[in-house]
Amino acid sequence: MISMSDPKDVSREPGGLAARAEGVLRRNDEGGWTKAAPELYPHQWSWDSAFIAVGWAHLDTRRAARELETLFDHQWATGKIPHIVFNMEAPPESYFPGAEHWAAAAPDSPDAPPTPARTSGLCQPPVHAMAVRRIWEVAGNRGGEALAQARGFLEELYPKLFAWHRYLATIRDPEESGLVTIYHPWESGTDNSPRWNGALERITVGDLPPHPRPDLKGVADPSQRPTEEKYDRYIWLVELIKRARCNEGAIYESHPFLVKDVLFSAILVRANEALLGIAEVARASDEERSMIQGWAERGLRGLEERWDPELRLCLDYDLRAARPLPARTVGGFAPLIAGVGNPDRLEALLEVLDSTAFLGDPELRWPLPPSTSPEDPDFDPRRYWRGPVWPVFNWLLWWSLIRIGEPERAERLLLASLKQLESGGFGEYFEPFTGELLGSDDQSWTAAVALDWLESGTRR
Ligand code: 2M8
Repeated sequence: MISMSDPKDVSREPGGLAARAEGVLRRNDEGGWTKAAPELYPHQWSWDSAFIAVGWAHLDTRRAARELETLFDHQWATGKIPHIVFNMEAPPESYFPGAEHWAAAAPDSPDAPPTPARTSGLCQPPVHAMAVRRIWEVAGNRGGEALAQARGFLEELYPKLFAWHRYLATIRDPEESGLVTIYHPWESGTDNSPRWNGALERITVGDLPPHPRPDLKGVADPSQRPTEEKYDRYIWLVELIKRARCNEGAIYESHPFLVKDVLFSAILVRANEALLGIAEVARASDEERSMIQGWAERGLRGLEERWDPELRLCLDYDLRAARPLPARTVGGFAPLIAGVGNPDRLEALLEVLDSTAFLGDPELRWPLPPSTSPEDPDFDPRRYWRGPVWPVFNWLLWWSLIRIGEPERAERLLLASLKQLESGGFGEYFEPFTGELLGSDDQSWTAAVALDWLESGTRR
């Protein structure tokens, strides 16, 4: 029995959690797309948009579909979905690096979309097919016009999703390892994680003009954001990608940050599973379906290769240095996120998840995984991706726990997550021991996953 009133019950009251979550999405709604956060992130981010669409699905499936349509309107010729679609109305000084910074690279690239100056040249984890599948499920429960519209949406978006996944399985994996190569920590979505320490340390930053840090104004305390030294590296990597005019062959030849990201790759496995369901609705060819199946299987094999028997976690791999990148972070649970078939692997991962390194730490405010383990030397409970709890990661974990046949664990995660949001608000991230809201308040994807949890809870 839960000590406070069940958040699922309070959600239906006016002013309850669901109503507040809806308020966040509506306030951040720009009509057709949603700002990731009111001040700190005034643009459309790729994987945020996917989570946000999951939230919108419970309010309006058509609006949810629109969120992804606007993002996919900016797909590159290669199939890449850009990590940011810039809001041209946002003041240029509100985010760095903004549209004008990327513009020097993108219009030169033959692969860029017709509105090149509006996107970054990077990408982010492919949660999109999972979001589309959620929209389809919710519309299925509603039936009638919602279902008919959703069918049309799936048919329209399927070829774009297929091209996106093909891009990741080919251009981002020329080795056919099953693992996606990233060119920048921003592509991982877990930007400031110690996962990237080893690869970033090798990089020598060249001549750079001084760059602004508007992100520091968007938080209560700069210690919640990456250090200056990290930012110099981020901006230097952007500079190198711009100099290569976003040409992936050239990047692969010479870029100093070339890393196989296990969490990104695991999300791609899950997204391929979702894409297979979408392919069925869209009546895709058998050939395409077997390609998708093949990518998923290759992804699982690739993750198996990156298992570290000592840490009992999966590790990212630095292609340039030809060595794994040891760190105890939530990224290590990649095989669990992907749904790896090996029962020994799953058992080991669940043990690590329950251990004092993650959920079993007796000091935790809620039994929710810190993004970096408190037992990792680089743990920092307040700094972005170095220790705080991230609701969106918990949503991914919850989704996977259900699919690997661990419903009780999934339920515990859901309830603890809702309690965290009920008491802490819709933060970007949370201090694991106190539950204090950190980063941005009213973060859209946090509100979106709350809505999904609340709806899933009330449906059971
Ligand atoms: C954070 O990343 C951006 C750069 O993409 C930033 O710090 O400026 C990350 O948490 C990323 O995963 C997220 O998509 C983005 C917007 O919420 O913020």
